[in-house]
Amino acid sequence: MKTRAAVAFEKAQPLEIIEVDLDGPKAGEVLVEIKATGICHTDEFTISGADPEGLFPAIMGHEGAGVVVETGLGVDSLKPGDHVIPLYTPECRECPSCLSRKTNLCTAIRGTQGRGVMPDGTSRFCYKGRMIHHYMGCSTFSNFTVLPEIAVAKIRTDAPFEKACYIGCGVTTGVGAVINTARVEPGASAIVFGLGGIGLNVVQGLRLVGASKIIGVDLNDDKEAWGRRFGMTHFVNPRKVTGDLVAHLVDMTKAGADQIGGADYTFDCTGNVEVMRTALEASHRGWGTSVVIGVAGAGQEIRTRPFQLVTGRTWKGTAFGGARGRTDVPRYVDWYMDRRIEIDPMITHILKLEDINRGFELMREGKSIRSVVVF
Ligand code: NAD
Ligand code: AHE
Ligand code: ZN
Repeated sequence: MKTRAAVAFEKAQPLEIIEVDLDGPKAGEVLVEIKATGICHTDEFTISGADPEGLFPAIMGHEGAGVVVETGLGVDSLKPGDHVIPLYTPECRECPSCLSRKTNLCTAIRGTQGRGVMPDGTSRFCYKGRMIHHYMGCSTFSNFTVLPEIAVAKIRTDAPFEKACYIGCGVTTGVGAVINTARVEPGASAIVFGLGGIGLNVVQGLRLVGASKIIGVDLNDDKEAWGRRFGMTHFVNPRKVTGDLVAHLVDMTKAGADQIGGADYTFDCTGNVEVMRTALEASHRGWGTSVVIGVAGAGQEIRTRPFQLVTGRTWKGTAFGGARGRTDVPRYVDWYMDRRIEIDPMITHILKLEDINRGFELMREGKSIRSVVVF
């Protein structure tokens, strides 16, 4: 069949909106009509050429929602008409990682996913006879895509696609980082670095669990109002801090008789390795936990004095907020429909596929929280 898609032919170039060929689902796969897809900073990261796993040509996009159109042989958990969210972190429930109950990082198809192909080693997409890579196992910048059954979460049918798609990455990553990865307790203090599409979801996750002090840090002053809208209690623009940023943040979080300071939990939502260091060092001596969410380019490394860890801080990372997609994503959809979490105000722009490059510009200019392409 033919499908309209935004294709990245080369790094750091605008996406081209064209019609490509798409093969139907093989055994264990499903064909999904994507109704809406968000644009995440990770798409920009890969398109820019910074991603060591980046492959071209490829159809990016990993934050979608749609409807199952056709199922391949042996698929029994999904049927045509089901509303679904593609999962870049699948949940096979059989691999050692799934069975460990210690991680959401299913390993069943990670190898082929990283090589831009389906589990059988081939791509379903091509253009003028040339193979086009899948991306993060999802390729939601295509009106139709093929997904492994284990990489699809079935959701309720009354959730609007243009909002539910955000649960495919940003919402689940931010809220999940608080609930699953950091396991923040009521009354805790926290600092969120980067108040974009992920950071604001960390902020609303912190509000959900009852954190008492939620400090947002961003270079863009416009983000102060955004942060406060979702529960942030204090805002810091590092450019306006005279002196050391860590010392400033530690000072803001001083509590208790010893007045040591440092937040119980900190989160990097920027992908900047210097910010990651600041986040670790601004967490509390003895028990502070700092969670790395942002992804950093090839060759980038994090560093700190080992003393920071010797004195009781923990450095952690999270992918997809530690969520097990097929199990947890339908729950996040319920939370949205029950108004326990907010999505609508964060969808700042709705675009047509033809205008997808404008969505990337808005992100680079700091003018959007989430742009969503509706097919
Ligand atoms: P975004 O562009 O919407 O937001 C980034 C925010 O960080 C912006 O508000 C920007 O002003 C701010 N910022 C940039 N540099 C800063 C600095 N030095 N100090 C303070 N603030 C700064 O991006 P996003 O979609 O929210 O994604 C954030 C990061 O999370 C990206 O690196 C993305 O790739 C990553 N990500 C990771 C996961 C995961 O599973 N680990 C999931 C989704 C996104
Ligand atoms: N290809 C990158 C890795 C990027 C990365 O860490 N991706 C996250 C999801 S970001 C979603 O917006 C992830 O799921 N990581 C776990 C995994 O297995 O990739 C690189 O740096 O090589
Ligand atoms: Zn993402």
